[in-house]
Amino acid sequence: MDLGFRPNFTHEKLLHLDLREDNGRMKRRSFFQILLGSSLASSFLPTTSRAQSAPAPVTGPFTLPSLPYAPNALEPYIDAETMILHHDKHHAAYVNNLNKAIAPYPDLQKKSLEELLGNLEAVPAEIRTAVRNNAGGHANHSHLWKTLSNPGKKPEGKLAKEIDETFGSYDKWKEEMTKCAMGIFGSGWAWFARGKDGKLFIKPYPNQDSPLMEGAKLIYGIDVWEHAYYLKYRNLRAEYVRACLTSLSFAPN
Ligand code: MN3
Repeated sequence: MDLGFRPNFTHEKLLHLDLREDNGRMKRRSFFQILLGSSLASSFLPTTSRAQSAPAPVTGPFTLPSLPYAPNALEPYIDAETMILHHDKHHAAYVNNLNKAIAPYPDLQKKSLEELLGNLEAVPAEIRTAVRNNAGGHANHSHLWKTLSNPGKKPEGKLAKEIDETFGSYDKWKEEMTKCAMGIFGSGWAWFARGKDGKLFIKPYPNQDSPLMEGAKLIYGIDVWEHAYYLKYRNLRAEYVRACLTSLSFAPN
């Protein structure tokens, strides 16, 4: 059986494709066990099995974007199992919980993530924390997937010049990002962003807080929640941060 991921297929499509080609449960199980290399495979059984036990998720207005590459595309920097769990479980949970929180508020359902996060005071107090955490999680991860690539790409043109002017050099910028990511206690993000004043900055954010809460524009973030790296890197956050700074893209997105 061909276990290779084909370019331009989302892994979700691939799973279904491979399942259709399979005959019977034993082969399905072995496919998932090979794919995930662990007992976690049972969480990824086909939707027909899942549908019997899982409650229907709240639908819309926010939806989980597909990964723009196969889940193994970032190996060896970020492994496929981590990518699948991170996207299909963690990111999906932020989307579902955001939709759930705003379900009773039709006015909020019309707002963008930038509008929700940029003015949390306008969100009713009883759901403000849920919106902050889950709209933040949705926005941060949606941006993250688009900025990872393998091989990584260095900044070019105007942005490269601005990085040199603001941080001294690209290597100095990397040092600042590393320092920021390593200094976060617990879960959070190191963000490289552009403030409302147009200036570039690097800053740590706890939990799923986002520069969007300050009206800033996201450029590149390092997710230092343990769910982003623990399967592969265990406690070696510095190795993971180095990998992120190797596997990143400043391509327009
Ligand atoms: Mn994450």
